[in-house]
Amino acid sequence: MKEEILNVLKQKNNYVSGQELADMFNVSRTAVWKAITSLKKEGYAIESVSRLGYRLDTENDILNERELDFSDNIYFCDILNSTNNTAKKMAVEGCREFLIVTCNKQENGKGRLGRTWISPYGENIYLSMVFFPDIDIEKTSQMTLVFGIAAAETLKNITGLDVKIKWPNDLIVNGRKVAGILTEMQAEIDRIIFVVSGIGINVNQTKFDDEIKDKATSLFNESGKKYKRSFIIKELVKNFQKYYAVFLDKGFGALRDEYKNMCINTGREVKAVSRGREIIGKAVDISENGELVIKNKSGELVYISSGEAGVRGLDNKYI
Ligand code: BT5
Repeated sequence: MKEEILNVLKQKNNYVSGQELADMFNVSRTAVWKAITSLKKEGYAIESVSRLGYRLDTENDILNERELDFSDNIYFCDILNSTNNTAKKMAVEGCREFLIVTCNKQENGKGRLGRTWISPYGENIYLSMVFFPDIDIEKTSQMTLVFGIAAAETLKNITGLDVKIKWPNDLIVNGRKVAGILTEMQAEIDRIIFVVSGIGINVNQTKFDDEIKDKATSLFNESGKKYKRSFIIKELVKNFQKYYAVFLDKGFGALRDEYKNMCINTGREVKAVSRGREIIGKAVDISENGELVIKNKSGELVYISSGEAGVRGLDNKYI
C-alpha cells in the first residue's frame, strides 16, 4: 500500500487528504498515517497540513531502488565501500551485462592509481556498470573516453552547462572538475573477462574538502539549480549504452571527433606523466586510439595512452 500511496501523491502533486487515501485503498486513516511515516523515514519530503492532507515535494532529490526503476538489473545500497568494488564482485559472481551499482555514499571511493574519490552522503552520484566487451584488451582504456563523451553529453543536455573533458577521464565545468571516471577490468592473457566503469558526479554538493576545493565543483555550484539524481542516472545509463554500442560496432575512431570537440587539452601546453616518464609540450591531437598526442620541444609527436597517464597544465596547474 505504501507504494500505491506514494504513486497517488506523485501523480496528484498536490494535497490529498488522509480520508481520501484511506477510502482509495480501503484501509484506516491510521494505516495511511503509518505508511506516510514510513515513507518520510525513507527520505520522502511529505508535508502534512491539517484539513488539507498530505503533499509530496516531487522535486525532492531522493535516491533509492524504487526511484531508479531499472527492474532487476540494479544493485542499490545506501552506503557502499566503492561501487566499482561491488560491481567487480558481482561480475565475478556472474551478473548480467549492464548491471548498475549505485549508492548514496561511498566509504572508500576510488580514483585512479590509488587515489581517493571523496564521496559524501546523499548529494552526488556514485555509479558503476558492468560490461563484457568482446574487444582487444588494450582497447579497454578507450572505454573511459567513450563514457566521458556519454556523461558530458548527458550533463550538458540536462543542465545546459558547457561540460568539457580533460583527457582522459575528468569532466570539467568552468575549469573545475565536476566528475571523474574510473575503468577497471579483469582479463586473462588474451581475453577480457569483464570491465567495470564507474563515474562519480558532484551534483548538489555545495562545499568541498580543503584538499579539493580549488579544483572541484558541482552541477549546483555552477548552475544554481538542484537536480534529481535519479533522473540524471536514468539519462546517463541510456547514453552509456548508446555510446557503448557505437564503440563496439565502429570503434573509438567513430567517436574521435566528438571527443576532440569536448576535449579541453588540445592546443594547450601540458605536462604529461606516463609510467614515470615526463613529457612536456603542446597537446595537439587525440589519436584514432584515444591517445593524447603531444608535440615535444624537439618537434616530435609523442603518443600517450590513457591507461597509466595523467596530464596537467604547466607549472603544475590543474588544466
Ligand atoms: C577519477 O580519478 O577522477 C576517477 C573517479 C571515479 C569515481 C567513481 S565513483 C563510482 C566509482 N566507484 C569508485 O570507487 N570510483 C568510481 P582521478 O583522475 O585519479 O582523480 C582523483 C582526484 O580527483 C583526487 O586525487 C582528488 O584530487 C580529486 N577528487 C577527489 N574527489 C573528488 C570529488 N568528489 N570531486 C572532484 N575532485 C575530486
